Amino acid sequence: HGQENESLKYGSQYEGKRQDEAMQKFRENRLGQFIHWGLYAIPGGKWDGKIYPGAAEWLQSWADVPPEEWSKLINQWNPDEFDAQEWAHMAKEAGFKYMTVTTKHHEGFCLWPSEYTDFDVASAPNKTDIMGELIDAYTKVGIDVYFYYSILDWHHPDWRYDIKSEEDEQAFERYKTYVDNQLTELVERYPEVKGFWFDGTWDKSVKKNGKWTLEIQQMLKSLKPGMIVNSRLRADDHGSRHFDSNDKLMGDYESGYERRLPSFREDTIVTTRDWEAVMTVPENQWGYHQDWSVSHVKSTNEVLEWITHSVAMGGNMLVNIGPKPDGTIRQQEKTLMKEIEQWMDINGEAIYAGDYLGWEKQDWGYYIADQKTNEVYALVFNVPVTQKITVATPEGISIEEAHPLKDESESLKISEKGPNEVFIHLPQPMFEAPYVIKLKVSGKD
Ligand code: FHN
Repeated sequence: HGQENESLKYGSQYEGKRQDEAMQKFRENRLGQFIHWGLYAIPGGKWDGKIYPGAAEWLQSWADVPPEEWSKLINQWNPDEFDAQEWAHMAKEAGFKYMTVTTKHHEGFCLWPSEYTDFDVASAPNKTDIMGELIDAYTKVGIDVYFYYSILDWHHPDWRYDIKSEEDEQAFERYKTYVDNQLTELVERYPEVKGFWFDGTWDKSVKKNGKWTLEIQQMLKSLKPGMIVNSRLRADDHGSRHFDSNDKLMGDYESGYERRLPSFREDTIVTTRDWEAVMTVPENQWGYHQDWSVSHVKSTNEVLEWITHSVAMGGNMLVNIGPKPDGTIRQQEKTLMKEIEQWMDINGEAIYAGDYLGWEKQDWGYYIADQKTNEVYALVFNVPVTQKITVATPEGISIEEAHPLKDESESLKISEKGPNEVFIHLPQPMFEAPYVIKLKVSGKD
């Protein structure tokens, strides 16, 4: 691309970060819960007696199950133990400020009673309106709810991967109407919804319909002012995704970081925009998989590091759970949430409304700046054998005091290391969890 911006009809709609209240809330939430739930929870990664190590919500594809056969799982949809209030309570305790849940994943099954299909909870043995119960329960405890919606649909006969013929064109037009209707239905049925998280938008059919992706975004915002839509929905005039052909972000925040995080060395550009990363607890399982021994399962401290890394670069993090077919949450995930809760109870103030600080990154961990209070936190993950961490400050800024969040009445010793560089002395013994220090800084802003 040259210097001149090309004029695009369906590219980015505004520059810079949205500053309205809804977006500020999103930005301050920082920590969210992702929920992947659907029929795929029933086989849980196992088909015809064989365990597939790939993502459980993709089993239909790994095991080559024809949609007609996969759809029969609807007869086994029986989440009799589902208790939305219990889920919401757990999420609240763990410190999640928002939650994003699959209304419909690639398999096409709808977790709300939809007027536009029979492949929904209303046609299953257990007819509970999952979306309705979740949005009520979570909203009641003060957690914002966002809807995940897969554009890719393995069930709908009119879905196309590409548009190659007149017939494809007509089918896809019908599919677009189906999606528009369902999205309108979701907002009208559940007006509390704060935003949409689109997925399954990478195929040529969608890339050739950049105009439609913009229309969806506009439609949602006109249905509900303040609505927040992720960049993954969008394609521009030439099929460029997330970022338009002029390299401008489309959608309200960047949603490209999935099971990976931006690097402090190469990707600090992310700190200039809103973004959100999403992570799985096992290597790559979003939906319920009955055998987690298929891959590494992250420890709580690893999950906390993912969260911290995101916030330290000015982003949000969604930590995923994949509930069981009966509606309960697996023990490992419950334990994880409990342990996140214990850490957040003490250290949450460093996470909420946290932001990029811009000081030189140190190997011991991460700095987080508070968007509102101007506080600075040092989150220690790697303890040096010297039991001291280096804090190098920009010119004119000095560290006056250091207090562990665990007990702010305690002070940690600070000693000079060199010009604009101090040591903060860590207490013995070693920590079991990431150790957070609040720094009293002078000269900043
Ligand atoms: O294919 C999906 C996958 O199953 C999961 O939903 C993730 C969540 O970000 N998104 C897609 C892969 O990028």
